[in-house]
Amino acid sequence: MGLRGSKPQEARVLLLGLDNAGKSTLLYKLKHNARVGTVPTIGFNVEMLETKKNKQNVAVTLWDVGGQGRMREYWTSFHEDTAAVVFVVDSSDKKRVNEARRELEQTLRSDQLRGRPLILLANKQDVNGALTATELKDKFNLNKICSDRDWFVQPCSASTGVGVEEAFRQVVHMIKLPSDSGAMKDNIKETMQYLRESSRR
Ligand SMILES: Nc1nc2c(ncn2[C@@H]2O[C@H](COP(=O)(O)OP(=O)(O)OP(=O)(O)O)[C@@H](O)[C@H]2O)c(=O)[nH]1
Ligand SMILES: [Mg+2]
Repeated sequence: MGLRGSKPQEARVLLLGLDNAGKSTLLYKLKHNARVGTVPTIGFNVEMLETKKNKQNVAVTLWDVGGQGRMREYWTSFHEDTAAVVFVVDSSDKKRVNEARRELEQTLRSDQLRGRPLILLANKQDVNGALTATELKDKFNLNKICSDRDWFVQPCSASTGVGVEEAFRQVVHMIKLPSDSGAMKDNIKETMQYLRESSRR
């Protein structure tokens, strides 16, 4: 008797956030469970992780895009087909929280990301005095800016690895695969909401 393999479902996850937030550190911690010395990303890094969701194999591609000012204008070119946005924040950098919030708000306005779940990573929790997940949730006003999508805030430290696996599990839990029952219904709901809003403008 032969063996039958089923093609894994694919999900594309976008890692965004200001420069120095810890996106690349997180990517390599997840991929290799290693603390890798990073340099600021010019362009992007991409890695694939295999996992399971509802007993199905899922190939998650993680796109880590550089967060320096001049890189941010390219973020939109990565929006298409994104299943979830992971926005990484340096919780110890209080001076740049507002800048990070503005970039997140701008990102969430994208039509291509409509209804996609947001996972906000309160990174660098190992640093003394870092803002907590609750403080970041309030500073980012997530209840308001994410009224039309699912969201979750995960505290973590990409360099020590604390909270990193939990973050990935949460991402997988929140993404909708084309085969998920209800995904089609949700797409229709989102489209109807969009049409309603456009007709009001
Ligand atoms: N203490 C601490 N340092 C971290 C953590 N995560 C990342 N770093 C450090 O923060 C710096 C920036 O990390 P990167 O992963 O390169 O940041 P990035 O978000 O990819 O930055 P860009 O590529 O410029 O967008 C590095 O020195 C990391 O070692 C963390 O959880 N705790
Ligand atoms: Mg980087």
